[in-house]
Amino acid sequence: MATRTVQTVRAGENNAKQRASTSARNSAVDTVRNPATDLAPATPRPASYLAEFAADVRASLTKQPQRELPSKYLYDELGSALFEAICVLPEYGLTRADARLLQRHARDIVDALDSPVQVAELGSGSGKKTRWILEALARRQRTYYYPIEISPSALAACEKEMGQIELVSVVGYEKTYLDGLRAVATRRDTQDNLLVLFLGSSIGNFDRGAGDEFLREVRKTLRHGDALLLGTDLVKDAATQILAYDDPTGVTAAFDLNMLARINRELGGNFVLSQFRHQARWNDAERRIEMHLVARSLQEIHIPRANLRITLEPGESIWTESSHKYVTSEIDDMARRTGFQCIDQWVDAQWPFAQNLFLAE
Ligand code: AVJ
Repeated sequence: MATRTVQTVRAGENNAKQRASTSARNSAVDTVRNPATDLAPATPRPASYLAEFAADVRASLTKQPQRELPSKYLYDELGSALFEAICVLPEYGLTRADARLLQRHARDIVDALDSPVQVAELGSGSGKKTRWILEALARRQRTYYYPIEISPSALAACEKEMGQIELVSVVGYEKTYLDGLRAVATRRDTQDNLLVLFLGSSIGNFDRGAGDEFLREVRKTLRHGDALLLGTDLVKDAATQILAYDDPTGVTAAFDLNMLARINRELGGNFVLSQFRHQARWNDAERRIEMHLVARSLQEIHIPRANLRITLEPGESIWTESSHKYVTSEIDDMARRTGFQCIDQWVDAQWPFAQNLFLAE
C-alpha cells in the first residue's frame, strides 16, 4: 500500500507522472568537472538557463545610476545552504516567527477551507515549516503538496522531507512561481480547492507595485474558494532590522557575496570577493531593507559569458536584494486591490511578523 509519493516536474517538462529518482539524476552528471567550476549545478539546467542568466546579469549590472543584480540568483546550491543558515541566526527572527505562527495556527488555517484541499507552495525551500499545515490537513484527507522551487537542491531536500508524512503525496515543480502555479492549477481536479503558500515574507522581494501585480497574477490562476496564505515581515525598529541583514558572524555577507562567486563560476567573471563589502541599508521612504555589495576600490569587471565589461568606482554599490516590510493595517487593502479578501491575520508576539489568510473573491 503506497501512502507516500514523491515526483518531480522540472523546467520544460509537463508530465507529472514521470518519476525522477535522485540517484538517476546524480548519475547523469557523474563526470569529472573542472575544479574551478566544481560548484556547477549538480542537476542539469534547461538549455535556455545560462543565456537567460547572462542576459539578466548584463541588463542589471549596466543599470544607471544604480547597478543591480536580480535577487533570485542568490539561490544556487551554496546560496540556498547559506540561506538555511541565515534562518537559524539569532539576529534573523523572521523564520522562527513564521514557523511559530504556522505551528500554533495550522488548525485554524486549514479549518477555514473546505475539503478536499491541495497545497501549492511558492519557493518551498526545504519546506520544513510547511509540515504543520500538511499534518493538519492529512488528519482529514489525503493531501497533495506541490512545492514550486527553482533551486534543485532545495527542492530535492523538500521532497525527501515532506514525502515522509503519512497521507501526503509530494509532486515537486522545478519552475518559477507563476509557471509552477499555472502547471499545478491545470492538473488539479475540479472539486479540489487550492491553498497557495507564500511564506517567509518572500513577497518582500517585490517592490510594492510589482508585489500587487504578482498577487493579481496569482489570483488569475485561482478560483473562488481557493486561498493564499501570505507571510509578511512587519516594520520594527531600524537597528533590529539592520542586524537581521548584517549579522556579526557574516553569514548574510557570505550569502550576498556568493552572488558574485556564482557569476565567476557560471559566467567566467573576475569579481575579487575580498574587494567587496556587504552592506544592509534601511530605506525609510520605501520601508525596506536593501542589501548592497560595495566596491572597496576601483574594480575592472569582465564577465566573458555575459559579454560584459564594467568599471566600478570605489564606494560604488551593486544592489542585490530588497526586503520590504509591512504594517498590519496595509494588508487588508493589499488583498482587496488584488482580488482577495483577508479573512484572518495572526501576528507573532516575539518578532513582529504576520501570517495573512487571503480568500480568492
Ligand atoms: C527569503 C526574501 C524573505 O528578505 O528576509 C534573508 C532573504 N536576504 N537575509 C528576506 C534574505 C538576506 C529573505 N527572503
